[in-house]
Amino acid sequence: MKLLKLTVLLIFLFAILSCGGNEKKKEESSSKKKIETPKQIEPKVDLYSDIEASNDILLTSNDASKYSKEILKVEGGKKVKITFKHTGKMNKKVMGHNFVLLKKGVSMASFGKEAAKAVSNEYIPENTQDVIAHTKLIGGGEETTIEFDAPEAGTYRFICSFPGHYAAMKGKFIVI
Ligand SMILES: [Cu+2]
Repeated sequence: MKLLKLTVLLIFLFAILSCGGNEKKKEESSSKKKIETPKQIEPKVDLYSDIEASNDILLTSNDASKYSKEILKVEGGKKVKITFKHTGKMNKKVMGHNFVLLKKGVSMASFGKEAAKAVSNEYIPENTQDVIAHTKLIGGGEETTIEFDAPEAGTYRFICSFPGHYAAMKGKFIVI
């Protein structure tokens, strides 16, 4: 009888151990799936090839806190001219917009939080090292133009630094 009990116990232990092994395998296969996810996003990047590069850009914004374009593509080694319009009617104190091109690696969220404090400087932190170029802050019906040298090839971010706007007013600035 003792031998039988021991055998049952051994079978039981073996069952537990082999179950554990299966769970590990399951974990491995699910982590493999996670790694494959970025590949599925790639076609979205390819869509940008439909957008033609232009170094003379018209970008508009409105009372609904929206930019007219969220992907801008320019050629490197040349000047970039951005004409920025606010097609809305609201005053810049309540619905001000700007165009701020951030250096690579600058977090939109942390810059946005810092910028919100720079009330007296149109929401551009004084002496900031995070900005490549920016327009002034404009309100409804206003328009402004800036010119700057295109930065080196790569993908940059642009935002409106008016408090709370960067969540909706943001885009990619691609230099080819
Ligand atoms: Cu804005």
